[in-house]
Amino acid sequence: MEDNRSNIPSISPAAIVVAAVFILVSAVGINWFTSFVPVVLPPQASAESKSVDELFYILVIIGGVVFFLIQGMLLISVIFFRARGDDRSDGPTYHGNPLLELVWTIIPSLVVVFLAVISFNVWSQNSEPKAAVNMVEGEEIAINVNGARYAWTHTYQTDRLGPDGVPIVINSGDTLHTYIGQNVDLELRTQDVIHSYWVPAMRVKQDLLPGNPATGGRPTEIRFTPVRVEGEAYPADYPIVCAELCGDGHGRMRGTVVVHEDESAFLEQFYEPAIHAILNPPADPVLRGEVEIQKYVCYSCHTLDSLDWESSTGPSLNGIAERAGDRVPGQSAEEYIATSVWNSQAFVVPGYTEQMAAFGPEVIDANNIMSPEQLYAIVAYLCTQGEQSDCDIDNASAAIPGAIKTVFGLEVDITFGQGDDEVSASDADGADASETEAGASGA
Ligand code: HEC
Ligand SMILES: [Cu+2]
Repeated sequence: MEDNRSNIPSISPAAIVVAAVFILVSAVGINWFTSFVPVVLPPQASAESKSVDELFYILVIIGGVVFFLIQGMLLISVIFFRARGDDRSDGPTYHGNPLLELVWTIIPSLVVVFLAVISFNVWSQNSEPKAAVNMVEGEEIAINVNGARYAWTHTYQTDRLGPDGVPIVINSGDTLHTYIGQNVDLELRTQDVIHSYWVPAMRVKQDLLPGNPATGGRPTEIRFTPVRVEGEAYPADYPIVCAELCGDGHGRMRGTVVVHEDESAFLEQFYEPAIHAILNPPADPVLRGEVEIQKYVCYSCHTLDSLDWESSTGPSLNGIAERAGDRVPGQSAEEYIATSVWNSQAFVVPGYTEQMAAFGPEVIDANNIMSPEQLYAIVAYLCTQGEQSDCDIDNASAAIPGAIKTVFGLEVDITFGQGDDEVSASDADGADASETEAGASGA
């Protein structure tokens, strides 16, 4: 074989000029590109976000250099080393170049190892367990997040005792309330498929893994500490997004992190009112139902204008009270609505599929547990959704418990929540019985 190494084309001065210009352009280009990063990224709302963003800068710069280098070499080669005229000969043949091979193996390896080390550092720093998490009034409390198609539910296991001696659980639906400086540590569980809890402003993201709900699922944890953002008005809202494609409603699976200015604002604007509302449920079952229905993920499947719900997985609940009486022959409106909530599959609305889970005191999933008293309130509320209600609204305190008794054979304690401002001993016992029952069957 002819040794044509001598045919190495000479590098023209023009190529050198182009290479110089290219290096200049890439330097300017990378600089220009990184200047966009702060504009594209959400505010740095957590203590963790700075190190994540620094890591991101490093990745962008290294990636940018590699990108411009390769594209530039390609461009230079295509222009300056192209075959000219009717030159059909082969280019020079090379048989290995150990130095070059070492260089292009060692440099990328070093870069990869460097990136792995700094990434691992950032990750382990940010996910490290902290002391004093979820501090509220000097005590650590547990905050749980439940992911279900297609909604987030946050629950605070407070250390305040209800009148029944059972610790109060606050359900804040799709909103997580926290305050600047609180070390947030959330336990995440999914009710169905894999979801991913992502709060871009906090630079944290964690998958939720399915597991057996009867044994408490397979919880994962996420940690972050909100910090003050310059120029932000408090309380500040930041979106929570599901980052794992989980079905056709995945895009709707969103929530909000509300960061209060300090612990006292958190207590005043969220925690205390929530506990007060639980200790003093409104006497009117309709008002109670309006509160209760928002503790469940109903909004992820139904449209209901009165509560700003928008979803078409299930039938719209607008005007449900006008249709409820005609759905199933022989069933009163109250009986139908109660059945639809606790045992939806008993009658499937034409045009829809059996997607709705069962709610009731016996269900396995802790988030779906609903006592007969809660069902009573929710039915009372749904009975008011419609101009001409099929329900016997004026007589709700007899008609709805009667319907629940007929369909499920369960007694409803209608004194529940009657002690408006002060919870009297007898009411407390009423609530006690039902809630412990519900809690026990979920455990
Ligand atoms: C996973 C989605 C989903 C969730 C969550 C859900 N539903 Fe449904 N719901 C449906 C679907 C689908 C139907 C229609 C099929 C059927 O009847 O089972 C339905 C039917 C109903 C009906 C009957 C509507 C009619 O027009 O007859 C009522 C009432 C109802 N749901 C109330 C609720 C309440 C209250 C909650 C929360 C406690 C809830 N749903 C949670 C999907 C859901
Ligand atoms: Cu999801």
